[in-house]
This record gives sequence, structure tokens and C-alpha cells, in this order.
Amino acid sequence: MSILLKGGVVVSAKDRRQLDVRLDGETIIEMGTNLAIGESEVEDVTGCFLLPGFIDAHTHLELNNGKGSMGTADNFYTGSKAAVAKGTTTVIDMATPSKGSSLKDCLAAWDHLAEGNSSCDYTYHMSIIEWNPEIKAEIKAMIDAGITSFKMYMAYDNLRTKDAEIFEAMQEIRTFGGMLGIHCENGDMVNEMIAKFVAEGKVSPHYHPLTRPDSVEAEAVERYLMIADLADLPVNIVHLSTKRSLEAVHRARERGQKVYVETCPQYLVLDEHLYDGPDFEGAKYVCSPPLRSLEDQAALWAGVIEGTIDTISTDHCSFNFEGQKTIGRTDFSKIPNGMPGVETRPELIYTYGVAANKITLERMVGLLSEDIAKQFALYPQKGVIQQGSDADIVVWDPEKSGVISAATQLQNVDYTPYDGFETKGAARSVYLRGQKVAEEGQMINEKKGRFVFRTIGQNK
Ligand code: DUC
Ligand code: ZN
Ligand code: ZN
Repeated sequence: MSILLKGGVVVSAKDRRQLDVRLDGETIIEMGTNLAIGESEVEDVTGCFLLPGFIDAHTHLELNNGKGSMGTADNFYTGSKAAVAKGTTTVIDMATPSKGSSLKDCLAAWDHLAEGNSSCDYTYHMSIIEWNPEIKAEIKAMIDAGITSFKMYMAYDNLRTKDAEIFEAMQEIRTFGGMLGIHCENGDMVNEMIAKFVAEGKVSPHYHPLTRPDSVEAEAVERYLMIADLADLPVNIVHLSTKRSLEAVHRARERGQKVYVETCPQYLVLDEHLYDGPDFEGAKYVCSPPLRSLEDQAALWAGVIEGTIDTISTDHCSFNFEGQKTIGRTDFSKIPNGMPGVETRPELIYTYGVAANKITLERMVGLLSEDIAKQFALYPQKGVIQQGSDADIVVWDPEKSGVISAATQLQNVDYTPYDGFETKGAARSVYLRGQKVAEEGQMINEKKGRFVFRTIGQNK
């Protein structure tokens, strides 16, 4: 039976309109003012906004961190439930091969993790952690398999490749019109500084951000953008966290380069003082790049407001405090890097952005959904409420308030960096391809997620 969402305000990245929306099967079939109820089942959404399902373009729902057998606290089953319950209907997860593995094997492994377990729709960025003729030949194979975006690393010894390899990969990706995102930090400098601090007995979480100062990120951003200029490839910068990196982006744009910039909620609402908390609490915030200064935070907000930052995703990568983060009690460099966040992004950005009058709701829709869909070849199947698009809809109640809490969260991890944060606005119900899957922040219909096949050129 079709469903009629009646009395709400439909929001896109450019405007808002009072429209009823009819869903049938998996798609939006009709939109208009005062639509007749007919045979439809009605959800009265008066007082609510209808937002296109949010897309998180940067998750590590399942990741082995390369330091022994440590896997993330969440997996596809738990992470996707936490995502969709609060409004994120699609994730682009980082498929990460192990050394020596083919991209095809990695894709099969990620399909195995997600298929039948995911409660939101999903696709992947394919990580390229080594470069050789076999991997090169697989770039086209990935695009043919619906994976149009790739990820590389300039830091992390088990993941990073050389500049020349990045350059070669860029040229191959450019041949097929794919999208590349890179983790920008100077890995050599990070290693130098970790060795120095550890040798000096400076081993508390306080030292984590000091091994990765803004220059470490900005240098890598500048170098990456110069390599991209040489390769003539539009590129994405993931989790950009500093003012100096944003300045490097401005320079690249001024010389005519197309650069996409992603930042994350943690860089907008948390800051570096948290590394100095008592009882090893600072370990909870160990992620890379690290949390930054209030000056960086202000520069990032300015970028979000002006539009020099394009998207906000989470870098969700959850490790428990007890038993995982605590492994680094006597050496911060052993603390697994990453924080949970796939569940909290919509409420945080609404609270600190929209309700705080920093950005409009239209801008939030762009940052969390529409512009991500356009960048990653998901649009107009995803990222917009219009006739013919997937019926991924968040019924957003701006009056709902709440408090983020580790005790009540759906993420399968023993803490949240936002514990006790008061929020304004929340998803009242969430539709995934026409099915109501969540209500009042809880799952009512799980494991309905599906792989989204992406095609180059769809992102217009
Ligand atoms: N940074 C993190 O903190 N965790 C996962 C990967 C990354 O780049
Ligand atoms: Zn990264
Ligand atoms: Zn990441």
C-alpha cells in the first residue's frame, strides 16, 4: 500500500516547500499540495520537515586497525542500525584490503560483511594501500562493479603509499572518471614525533595531537593538491581539520583546481583540551587527525557557512574505551585511532549549526545529503526528495530535544565522545526506500539495507 506523508515541509539544499509526498514501493511517486488520501496510509507530519535521507560518506563500520587482532567495536549490523535510527539511510564505508589482497577480494569481503546485515543502504570507497600492475588493472574493474570512488593514505605505515604511486593511481582514476579521497597527514613526520615523545617518556594522550600538529596535515594537503594538479584530477580531502589546510585548499582553487572538502562533527564541536582529561579519558578522543584548537574550529565553521567546506561525514571508527583504548595506557601511540559518530551527526549538526543559527536547514541538507550524493554518483537516486527518487526520507521534528548518552546509544561501543550533550531536533521517523525502518530513534525494521550500484556520470 502507498504511504502519504501529509502536512510537512520538504527541504532541499536550495529551498523548502510545503508539500505532501506519496511513496509507493521503493520510490517517491507524487508530490503536491493537499494531495488526496485515496488508498494511501497516512502519516501526519504536520510541524515536521521532510529531509532527504542523510548520507555518511566516511565510515569504518568494520576495520582491523593493523595492530594485531583489534577490530572495531561496531560492525555492519550494529553500526548501520545506529546510523539509520537517527536518519542516515546510506553509508559509504571504507573497504580496506589487507596487504597482498586484490581489490576484487576486498570488495567480496566487504559485501560479505554488509549483505544481509545492514539496516541502511551502502556502498564503499575502495582503499588502495599498495600500487602494482595488478591493482592498476583493477581500477576499471571496480568502476564496472559500481564502486566509483577510491581512498588512499599519506599516513599509517600499513596503509600509505608513496607520492609517485598516488600520482600513478590518480592518472588511472582520471582515465575512468572516478573520485579519489585521501587521508592527508605526513606519515614520516608523525613517526618521527611519536618516536621522539615516547623516547622522552611522554606517553599520555596529551602527546597524541602534538605528534600530528596542523603543519603535518597542511603539508600533506598542499602536496596532495600539487600532485592532483599535475595529474589534472578533481579530488576529495577527507576529514580536513585545520585552518592551514583550508588555506592550502583556497590556493588550489585559486589556481583553478576542483577540490572537494569534507570535515567531521568532531572537528566542529570538540577541541584539543579533551586530551588532558583525568583518568586516561583523553584516550577516548584519540583519532587522526586529532581534535584541534578553537581557532581551527572557528575556521572550519566559517568554511561550512561560506561553502568552502562541501560535506560533513563522520569517520566513524569505534573502539571501546575498556579493553581497546586502554591498551595504550602506558603509550599513547598504541591507542587505536578512531571515534564513534555515525549515530550522532544529524542531531549535532542541527543543534550546533541550524538551531544555533550558524547555517540554514537547506545548507544542512546539502552538507549531509544532497551534495554528498552529487559528489559520489548517488544523485538523484539519493540525496533529494523528488518524484522517481528512492523514498529515503527523514521526518525531522525540530521541537524534539534530547541528551546524547552512552547508556542509550545504539552504537555498540562503551562510550560516546558527546556524552551529556544536549540536542535540539531529531528524526521522528525514517523511511528507507519506502519502508518505515525507524521511529523515535529506535529501529522497527532492521536489515533492510542494500548495496547501491553507482555509475560514473550519474552525479549531475
Ligand atoms: N582516522 C581515525 O582516527 N580512525 C580511522 C582511520 C583514520 O583515518
Ligand atoms: Zn583517515
Ligand atoms: Zn577514515
